[in-house]
Formats: sequence, structure tokens, C-alpha cells
Amino acid sequence: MFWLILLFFIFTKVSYSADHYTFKNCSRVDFCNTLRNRVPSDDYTLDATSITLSSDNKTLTARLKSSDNRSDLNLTLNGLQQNTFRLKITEVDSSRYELQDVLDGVPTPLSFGTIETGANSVTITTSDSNFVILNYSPFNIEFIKNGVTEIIFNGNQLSLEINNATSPFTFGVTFPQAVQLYGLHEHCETLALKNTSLNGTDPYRLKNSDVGYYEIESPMALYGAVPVLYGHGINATEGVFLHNAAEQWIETTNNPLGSSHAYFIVETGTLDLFVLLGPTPKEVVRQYTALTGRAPVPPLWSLGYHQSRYSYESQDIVANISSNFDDNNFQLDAIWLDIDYTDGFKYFTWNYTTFSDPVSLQRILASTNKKLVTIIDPHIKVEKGYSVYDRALANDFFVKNPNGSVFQGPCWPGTSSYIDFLNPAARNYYSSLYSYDNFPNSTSTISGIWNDMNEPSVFDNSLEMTLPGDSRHNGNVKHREIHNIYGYLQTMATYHGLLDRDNHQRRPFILTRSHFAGSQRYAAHWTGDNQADWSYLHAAFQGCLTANILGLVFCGADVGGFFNNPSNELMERWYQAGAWLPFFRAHSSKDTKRREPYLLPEESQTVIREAIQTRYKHLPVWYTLFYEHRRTGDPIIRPLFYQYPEERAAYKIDNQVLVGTDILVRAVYGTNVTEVDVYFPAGENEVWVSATSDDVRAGTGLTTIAVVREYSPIYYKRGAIITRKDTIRSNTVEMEKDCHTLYYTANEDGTAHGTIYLDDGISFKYRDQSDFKYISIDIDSTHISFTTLDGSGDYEFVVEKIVRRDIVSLPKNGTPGSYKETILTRDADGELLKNIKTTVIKLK
Ligand code: NBV
Repeated sequence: MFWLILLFFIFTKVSYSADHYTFKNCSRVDFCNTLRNRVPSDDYTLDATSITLSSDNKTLTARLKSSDNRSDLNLTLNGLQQNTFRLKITEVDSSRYELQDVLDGVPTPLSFGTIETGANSVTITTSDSNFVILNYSPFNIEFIKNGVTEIIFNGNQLSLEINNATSPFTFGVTFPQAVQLYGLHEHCETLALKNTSLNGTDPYRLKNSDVGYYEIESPMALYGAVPVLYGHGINATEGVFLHNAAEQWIETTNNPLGSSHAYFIVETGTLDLFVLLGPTPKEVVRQYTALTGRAPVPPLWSLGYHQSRYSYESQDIVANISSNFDDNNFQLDAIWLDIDYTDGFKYFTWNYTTFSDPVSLQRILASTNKKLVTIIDPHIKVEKGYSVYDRALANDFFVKNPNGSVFQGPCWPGTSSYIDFLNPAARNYYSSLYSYDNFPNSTSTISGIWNDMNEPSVFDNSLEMTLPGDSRHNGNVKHREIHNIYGYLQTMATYHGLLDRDNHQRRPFILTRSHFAGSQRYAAHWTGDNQADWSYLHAAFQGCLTANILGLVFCGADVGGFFNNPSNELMERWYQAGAWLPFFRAHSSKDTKRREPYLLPEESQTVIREAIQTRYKHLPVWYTLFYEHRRTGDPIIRPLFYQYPEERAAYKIDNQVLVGTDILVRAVYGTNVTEVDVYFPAGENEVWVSATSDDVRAGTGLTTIAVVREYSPIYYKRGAIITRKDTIRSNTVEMEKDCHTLYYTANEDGTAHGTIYLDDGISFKYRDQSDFKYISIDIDSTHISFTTLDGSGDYEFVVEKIVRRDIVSLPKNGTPGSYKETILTRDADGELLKNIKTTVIKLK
């Protein structure tokens, strides 16, 4: 085994590409290989006589008859709120595993409207005037919204198999309106999914995997799985969510004329499909996040800058980094400890040789308002006397082998066992480990926890680096049934552990590598072990854009790249890009050169300092967007297609993000770049105003923009009010009392609009006591007014400055326009813009 692992590392390090021998492609996975090539056939017919509507009118059931010897199938259909349906198809005597713990509450079915049974089909209407037509033979289901068929569930691709070990199934979905498919996180892939069937690659695989040196633009499975697929076209956007945590492969075909298509090949579990009828990107995302939940408002500090490395090896090093950041005027909110702070990779312990006094380290950090984040992985060292292990063993909290013995496999500590997070009692136990008593020498300065290796990773290539599919969880559930939620369940336990630790008074912050649909309720995630290469900088935008439209809004990537040594130029550009992703952390691997920003040449430091400061100045924007996400489910960063669904030329653009609706940022990647193409959306009348120069552009599509070293292109939308905190301080805590500066360029009619969210930044009072303020800011040519939209907290919105950027010349035929800046401050008696309690303030 040791040699295999060594070979794996040697092989991957030399080649810098993923280990395709260990991580199989479809042709080496039995069920995928067999079912990928299944010829569509109309095996099932809907038995018209079997159609039944429950007495409460909420559930339609029907029987599907098989033309060969297979079992008949039961079909169940519910109409849910917000143009959503739930379709389940199982064998009549199904013993298939039904996924638990993922949905954010049980979706409540609504009553159907009318049901009309015809000779060839049955048509049902819903209270919100959607239609569902179930055709008997050939069997298929059409989902129709506003008279438009948005989704067809293809009967000829339906097959349910029962084998000895697994029960694979397949189904097909056609999106008649869609020219482009999106979703299926997590792959290192473009935002717009590719045609797997036509270009000869594997289907997209969803099986949470610890893949070293993962490759760019690949359908290979990565650390997380979100089985959500959106189809998008000018007329409609719709989606499906397969509520199933087993390994699956999805064949995707985009059709530029419409009728894009997906074929799902799933190893086991239940065919439990949510159908989302949109019909816009915004609505489809809201429908999906209504099912799996929304991210809570994060603690404000977690939106600041984080400094990490594998590993900061001693408490002196950490203290030194903290003071170096301060001395060199780099803002910083948290320093991270990777696995080497532990005693022999036994989590919830310290290596007292290198961290002789963890409490005093935490005190040092706290004295300058910084936090510590420590890593806690799910594998537990098998060692008698290690109390975390002993108690888990005594209580039967580990994943087992089929014969009932405890599973053991190699990981960082050597032989390890794995907590069975499917077991609620094991989760409670794990949660309790985070208490200040059980995690010795932990104080509240450890404000966040990092759950890594939770796919879970087992260093055994023959197992594709994870638990065997037939290992057992609570209730004798086979691992393969729940593989993709293992990490999700760990973060759930961690979240509750941190809640309990702090008596539910502080918002937990957790970063997870593995994730599933719904992980947003518990944790932020990052894109894992990327590389110090321009292509991975671009991939950070691609990955986090996809994550954001799938609810996983708190997303980031290792700034600088985890493996290899970045050039100074790459570091500069990566900070400029990373500052515009929701989670902003630099991290690097063991064998790389140290690269804290203050170690770089002076000129690079200046650029990076500016990038970090730009992040901190926009914190009010980020924080408000997180609150708005919680209200609505809307993404924090957005791809152009999401915000401008009709702009077909923008469907594939994934090197720029919209931060909310009002800020557009383009990543710059490549050496000596002097100009880039930026896509400005929304047509000639939309105006985009540079945040860093007096450049003004119209929304007429791809435009070449000159690029300087100091900034990536950042543009504010005309008519938007961007609320910033421009005073430079060391971190978020020290900015708390700072006043706001408003930036805006008025629309032609003199108006502008923005929102701002204020709360205490740390507690749950915003949720439990309405202790917050959500304010609309509106400007017309003579007034600014603040209107409370929600919340009853006593928070003052103090504006010290307004930066008005008036258009001097509008862009025309590709020639940029320009603006002139006027700065409005408080008037002589200091009262003009001081107090939010004044609802209308006259502008000079
Ligand atoms: O804990 C060590 C690393 C961590 O730094 C990295 O961020 C994770 O993605 N971890 C993976 C384990 C092994 C890396 C080779």
C-alpha cells in the first residue's frame, strides 16, 4: 500500500496531471459502461387504468408496465410551490435507499387543479396554471409553463436495474427551450457545460473524490456533488435536481437550436427528481434554493482576507505573520492552521512541541482583532488512549465493513477509522468535540473550522481514494448510497458543534472541501488543490460562478494556486481576481516557497495591498449581498447569462463576474497583458462606469479595454449606488464604526438606487430578534432618501461622503465616454449626511 501511495505522489508530481489510473473513466466503471451505451427503447407504458389522485388532490400515482420481464414501476408526482414538481419512480416493491437529511424541510405538495384523462395521455393542471402531460405510450412526461414545454422526461431512456451489489438506473431529460446547459458542480470546467456525447469525453461524473493535480476543463469528478442541471435559452430557463447522493454520470448535449439534453446514469438509490420550471434563471435558482436552503448571513470577519498555508508550523511563525501583516499595512482577518498543528494528525489535539502555548497564541491574535481557523479532518487515528478514537469506538460511531468490524484505512495519521456521520448520535458526539472543554486549549479566537479530506479521503488507490461502496453506515446503509453526502454530514455536525460551543450566540464559520446540494446552509467551500498557473486563476471564476447559481454562494479558490510557485505577476493578478470572489483566502502547499504578500518585491506588494484594500472597501456590498441571498436565494456573484438571459453572445462568458447586479469585474490572466476583452451587457442604453479610471462604456457586448498593472477592470453600473467603507484599517473589527461613502452615477433622469444591510456582524439577533436594518437608498436630482425596508435594529447608517460621477461624454460607436467626479461631504455644521434618522437629506 505504502508503495502504491508513494507511486501515486511521484507520478502525479512529475506529470502535474490527475491520476487517471486511480480515478476511473466511465468505461472502467461497470454500471456506467453498460448503461452509457444502452439503446433508448420504449420499455415502459403508462397504464391508464392505474392513474389515481389522492383524496387531498395532492399526489398523482400511476403504474408503469414493463414490456419485458422487469418489475412494474410506481410513479408518484407532486406539484410543489413555485413552479416546482417532484417525480419519483421506483420498483413496485422497492427497497431502494431514500435520501434523508438534505432538503431544507419537507416540501409541501399543493393541490392539483384539473385532471383530464384522455385516450393517449392524462393532463393535469396546477393552481399556478402549469400543465403536466403524461403520455402513455411511448411513455414520457411533458412539463409545460405558460404554454411552453420546458422539460420532457424521456421514457425511452428510463431503466431501473437490480443487481447483486447495486441498483443502477437511468433517465433522460430534454430541455426543449434550451441551447445551453449549466450546473453539475463540481468539475474544473467552463461555466457552460460541454457536449460530452459528441466530443468523446466522459460524461460528467459526480462522485466526491480527493483528486490530486486535477486538470483544467475536465468532466472528472472533484470534491463535491450538486446534481442540479439547468437548461437555458432565450424563451425559458428550467432545471432538474436529482435528490440522490450516489455516484452518477451525466451525458450532456447542448443543441444550438433548442432541445438540449441530458442522460443520467446513476449507480444506486432512488429516482427522486425535482423539476423546476423557472422560467427565468433568477426564478429557477430561487426554486432550487427554496428546496435545499440558503446560506446564513456569515460572520462579517469571514468576508475579510484570510492567510493560510500548509502549514504554518509553529506558534512563533503564526505570531510573526500576524505582526508582519500589521507592520506592512496588509489587512487581515484570520490566519489558518493546517494539519501540522495537531499531535500526529490527531484532531482536537495540539503538537505541543511547536505550539507550546496555543492559548497565548490565540491571545496574541485576538489583541489585534484577528481570528484563528483550525483544520479538523474526518479521519480518526486508530490509537488506543486517543480519547476521540476510544469514545467513538466504544459508542459504535465508526463506519463498518460488511462483516460488522470497524473499517480501517490509511490517511494522514496512518491507520484511521471514519466517523459515521449518517448516525445522528455520532454527529452529536462529533459536535461535542468542538466544545471548549473537549478541544483543549481552544478559545473563542478559533472562530472558524476547516473540514478537509471529507470526500472522505482514504489513501488507497484501489478504492479510488475513498471508502468502499459496500462499507456500512448506521442502519446497515451501504456507503455507495450516501457517498456524496459524507462531507455534507460532517459539516452539519461541525456547524452544530460550533453553535453549541458558543451557546448559539455566534455564527459559525466553516470551510469545507467536500459538499453536496444544501451544503450552503452549513459551510463555505473552496475549489481545493489548484495550481499556480493562469488557467487555474480563470478556473476559480468558472467554478465559483457555477457554485453560485447552485446555491453554494460562499465560494473561493486558493489565491496564488496551491501547488507550484507563482510568478509575482500571477500573484498580483490572482489577488485582484480573488478579491472579487465571495471567499478570499491565500493558501499554498508544503513544497512551495513562502509567499505572504509582504515577502514579495515592493512593487508587487503595492499592487496586492491595493487589491486587498479594494476588497475591504467593498465589504458593505458583500455583506448586503449575503443578506439578500438569504432573503431570496439569489447568487452573490453572477454569470452574465443569469442577469441578462437574452444576451446569447454572453452565454459562455465565465472570465468575468457580476457582483450582485451592479459591479462587473473581469479577471486578468496571462503574462504582460495590456488589454482584455470585457463583455458589457444590456445594450446601448446601459452605461458602465469604471471604478478606477474615468472610462465609461455602453452595454454593447465585447469591448477591448486597456489593462494596467494596478487593477483588473472593475465597472459600476450607471444608476447604482455602491456603498463602501473607504477608511483603511487593519481588519473588519476595526472598521466597524467607520462611516460610509456612496458612489454613484445617476441615470439620465437623475436617479440612482442601492441597498445596504447593517447588523452586529456576529450574532443571530438579526435572525431571532429582527435586530438589523435593511435600507433602500434612493437619489433623485435633488434629494437622497433612506427608507427602511426591513428590520428593527438600532443601526445608524452614517454617510460621510458621496462621490458623484457625472457623465461628461457618453460612449458612442465603440469610443469610450468619460466622467467627472464631484465629492460631496457634510456641510459646515457636520449634519448634512450624518444621520439616517433623517429620512430625506438635501444634496448640495
Ligand atoms: O491538509 C493538507 C492539505 C490542505 O492544505 C489542502 O488545502 C487540501 O485541499 N490537504 C488538501 C491534504 C493534502 C494535500 C496534498
